[in-house]
Amino acid sequence: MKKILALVMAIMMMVVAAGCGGSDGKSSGSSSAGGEKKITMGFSQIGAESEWRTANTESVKQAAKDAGIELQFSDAQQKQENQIKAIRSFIAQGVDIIAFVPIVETGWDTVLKEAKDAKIPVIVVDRDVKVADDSLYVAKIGTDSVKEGQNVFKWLDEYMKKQNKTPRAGGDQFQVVVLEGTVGSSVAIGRQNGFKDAMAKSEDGKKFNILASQTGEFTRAKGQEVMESFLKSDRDKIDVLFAHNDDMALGAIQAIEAAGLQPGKDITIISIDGVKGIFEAMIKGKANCTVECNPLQGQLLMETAKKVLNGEKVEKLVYVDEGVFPADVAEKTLPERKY
Ligand code: GZL
Repeated sequence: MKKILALVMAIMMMVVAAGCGGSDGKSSGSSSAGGEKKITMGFSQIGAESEWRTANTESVKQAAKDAGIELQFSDAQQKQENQIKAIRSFIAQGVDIIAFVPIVETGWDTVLKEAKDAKIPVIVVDRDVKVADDSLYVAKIGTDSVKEGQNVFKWLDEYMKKQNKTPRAGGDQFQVVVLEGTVGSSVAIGRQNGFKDAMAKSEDGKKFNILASQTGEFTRAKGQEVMESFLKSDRDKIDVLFAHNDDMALGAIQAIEAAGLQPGKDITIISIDGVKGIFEAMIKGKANCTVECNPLQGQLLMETAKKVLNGEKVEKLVYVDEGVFPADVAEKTLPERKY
């Protein structure tokens, strides 16, 4: 009898041990068909301020599905404090990895230290963070905003020469107004610095003057509103609009038409992103060029996440490819555009 009891106890101990799951003590997520534990990613997105952002979100969600990664998605409604709250809740949930688009570049050190202490790797997506300790994130996937700004000036300089343009209000300088992106965001800072840097380095730099520069918050509505104010004070002086994204340029086009001017002709318009809406405007002759900023970063993000969790080495900084699309290629290119 004793022997039978001992045997039953031993079998029960083995059954209990087998049912305890992973050794890391984290809440074991649902396992995929192959039996291995499914990766859970916490993703904090800025919001839905532009066509570009919508494409960025769709790219991340689809790539997570394709990669079999469970995505906990949070929309911060343009507020950094909501992103910090979301990251803290991902830590509390014990996700395997965190990815986020930092709406502004500063203010992340504390919450990223909490993620590091919880041994949860973090991937920065799209925009940059400025932190005292770069080990607080394992990789950054995105675009080179300084290069985008430089590309804007280089194209503009060539275009004004090729078109034999002269300043509308006379004198020897083209008057440029700038619609900036979100204040404090790495991309707005990078694009503005890239533009100014290329202008300062160019022999033609002196031919351009930044007459006014103000944030349009990357939205169409605010871009229209700020352009209205630029036109109110300088309607007959403005030669060029540089908008940090296409959505603000599209809003500004409405303001320029309402002021009785021809966008793309009276005022040369160049912006950044490469969304379908600006291609349609270029085909109508209402905009002159867009510098691409590729939002389709989801697949690269999921591949990088899997490598990180497999303990593989990953590049700290990975840029996605991007081009420059002047109006004369818009009609041919539009059908190929994915966002
Ligand atoms: C750029 C991205 C910017 C886009 C805007 O990398 O962060 O934010 O240019 C978007 O359209 O709102």
